[in-house]
Amino acid sequence: MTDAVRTQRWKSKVSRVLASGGTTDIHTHLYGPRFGDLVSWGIDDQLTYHYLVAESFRVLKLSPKDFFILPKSRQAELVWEALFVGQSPLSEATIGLVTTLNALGLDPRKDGLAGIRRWYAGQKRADFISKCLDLSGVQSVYMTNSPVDPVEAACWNNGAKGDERFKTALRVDGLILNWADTAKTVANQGFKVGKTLTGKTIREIRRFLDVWTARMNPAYAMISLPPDFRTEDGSQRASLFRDVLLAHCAEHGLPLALMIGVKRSVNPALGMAGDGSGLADLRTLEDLCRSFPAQRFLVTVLARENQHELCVLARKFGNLHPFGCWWFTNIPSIINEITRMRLELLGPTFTAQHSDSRVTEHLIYKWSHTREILADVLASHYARLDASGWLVSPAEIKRDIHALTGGGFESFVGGGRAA
Ligand code: HDL
Ligand code: ZN
Repeated sequence: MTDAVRTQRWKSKVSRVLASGGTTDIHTHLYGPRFGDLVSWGIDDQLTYHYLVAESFRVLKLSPKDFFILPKSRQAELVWEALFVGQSPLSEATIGLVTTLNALGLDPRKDGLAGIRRWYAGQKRADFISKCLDLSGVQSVYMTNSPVDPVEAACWNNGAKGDERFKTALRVDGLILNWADTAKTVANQGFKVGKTLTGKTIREIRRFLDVWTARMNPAYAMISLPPDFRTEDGSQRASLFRDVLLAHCAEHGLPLALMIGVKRSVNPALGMAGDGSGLADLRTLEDLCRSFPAQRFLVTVLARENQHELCVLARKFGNLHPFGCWWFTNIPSIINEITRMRLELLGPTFTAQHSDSRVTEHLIYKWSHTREILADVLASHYARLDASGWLVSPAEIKRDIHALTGGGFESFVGGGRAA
């Protein structure tokens, strides 16, 4: 039997298991039905996704300022014209929209934007969320829950019913990285804090985190970090990271997700589409894993060039769990490279992907594209085992895939909680 035939046979076995779903999506910006208008869905939300907006500015003759003052529906039409009519949708985010529309039973070339909008007019939000979860094979979605977001805080204060499928993650970027801009919001919630980090303010920020941890019951806390983040550089963010965030996680036994390497507002004119990527100094991560062996760190890095070092660090520290192909690395060529590297260095002891979905429908294409690559990577590894006489059983394939698509994460964090 040729290697190609052997690998193809393994690929169909792996694809069948992957298609049976049961995936846990450990980081998204989605919300469950209880969060009302925070739920993003529909064709205009998909077309104005910041990935597509950024790509549109490479074609549009309009300035970002003139674009962003337009109503969302007009912005969506401009993106559609720029990326789907005026040129072929060849980028990952544009092909992704085509994958999604096809999965929903639409034919974008025939229906056109008007036809797609007519179809969406007949959809109901709660049913549509369930449809997207079913089509994507995702059984649990971790949200990004920010206690300093006034709209989200109001949803929690209104105490609407939770949804088992949507789990919580406590996001603390604003609190730790931009305290000067966040202090007022925390004070407005009744905590005795000021912009200066006095002992009293530190204690009150800790109490703020205690209150919101009790309310949200998060599976983990999460923060994104710039490439040059240090924990000992005398900055306000460094002391808040150490004396508030790490202390809070240790007291509550909360795993901490670090997303390292983002350069915020590289081009401020593009708004949310203006963030970039930078090569991170992972010595900070190495020091954290060594100095806090009881702290569990979920880590993803944004620069392609940091991926190998992250794998080597994961070989040194069992309290480091690599996850996902984040943002600018969430493209087939790099997902392939990262996943092979991780399997070769770590075996199935990492979480292969998170979708980072912002619009509910993103679940469909992001997981469909990732499953295609995961099937290729696993099939080639099983084919190599097969060639050496080690035939993995269907149950073992299921076990390995479960570990890579949420099972490993759940045992690392100790099981998510419903919001
Ligand atoms: O900081 C993050 O969680 C990033 O994922 C950003 O939200 C980014 O805008 C994004 O959506 N990436 O996929
Ligand atoms: Zn994100």
